[in-house]
Amino acid sequence: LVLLYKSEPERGRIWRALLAEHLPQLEFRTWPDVGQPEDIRYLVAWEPSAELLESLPNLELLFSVGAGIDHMDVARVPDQVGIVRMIDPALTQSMSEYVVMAVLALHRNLLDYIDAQRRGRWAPQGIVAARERRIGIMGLGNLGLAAIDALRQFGFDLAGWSRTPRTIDGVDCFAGSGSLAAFLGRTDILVCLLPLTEKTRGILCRRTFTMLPSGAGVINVGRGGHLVEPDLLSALEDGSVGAAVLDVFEEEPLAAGHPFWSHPRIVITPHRASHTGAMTGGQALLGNLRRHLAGEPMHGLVRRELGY
Ligand code: NDP
Ligand code: OXD
Repeated sequence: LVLLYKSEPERGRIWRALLAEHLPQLEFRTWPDVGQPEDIRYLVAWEPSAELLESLPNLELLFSVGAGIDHMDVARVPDQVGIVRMIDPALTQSMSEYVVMAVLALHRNLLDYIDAQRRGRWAPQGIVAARERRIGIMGLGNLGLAAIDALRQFGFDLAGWSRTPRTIDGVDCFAGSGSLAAFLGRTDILVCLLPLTEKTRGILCRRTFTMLPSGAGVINVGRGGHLVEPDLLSALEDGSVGAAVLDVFEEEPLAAGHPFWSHPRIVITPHRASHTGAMTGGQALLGNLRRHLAGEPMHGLVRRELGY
């Protein structure tokens, strides 16, 4: 039973020790020390190359070290290999913190205050009650649901949008492209927590922005590919979007001189809304390996036909 790890070396040392203690029958190899490629049953990686995948004839499972799998060329992963994404409580918690931070920043006009401070101006803004602020979360999966729970305590008017219908206590739920306009029309602050798939690429575009109430806030913590960057710039220009908080970008790191760096209505963070925890991520991997060995369903098994 051999696992090959190809990702951050420090995290690898922690995962190796954890698995050695709790799953001693498993041999942990760290790339590039592959040994005999036919030994490898499990691969743990962020972005496995096609060459690596092709060199492992007996691979059964590919574990992503992250929550998303869009960075992988799934078409190059043999059909019989199961793909499992990371479901880590620390990653989920950190994402919820970020979403709360970004929503509150937009809700309480933080960008205006930062600008006023730089200009030495005392410029009080109106205070809108949370129950009158309509927050819309795109993506009601592991991270979207946790973000909703974290936002509940403030009393925001919450809505969510997903592919298949959901019922969530106290949340106005919308599903499918047919209900997107209704969802957006009642959303003052939009949070994108979708996976990047063929269906969701470019979803944060001019058409979407014009369906939001004028001056809405946009938070993108999904993937850079969700956002059509020139469309956001023109929506900020004409006021259909009032401000944006962005953690992910089409090209990362964001290129020097990119207009987002200096835009007064955009806050950027360097793809650090969240991150797989060293210990908690290792425990999540251990849990899934145990489930797999016991013939039980793993957490985060990707449905290839859906791309997430
Ligand atoms: P899940 O797979 O648990 O949830 C995905 C949600 O998106 C589901 O509710 C799903 O609907 C919905 N969805 C998928 N496709 C569509 C569609 N075409 N139309 C409407 N809704 C759709 O994912 P997670 O919550 O775990 O993660 C979401 C994403 O967050 C990741 O894929 C990754 O890109 C991003 N991420 C970003 C990080 C960062 O640091 N910025 C860190 C970690 C993740 P349904 O419920 O019907 O299936
Ligand atoms: C992830 C990420 O997908 O860090 O886990 O973006």
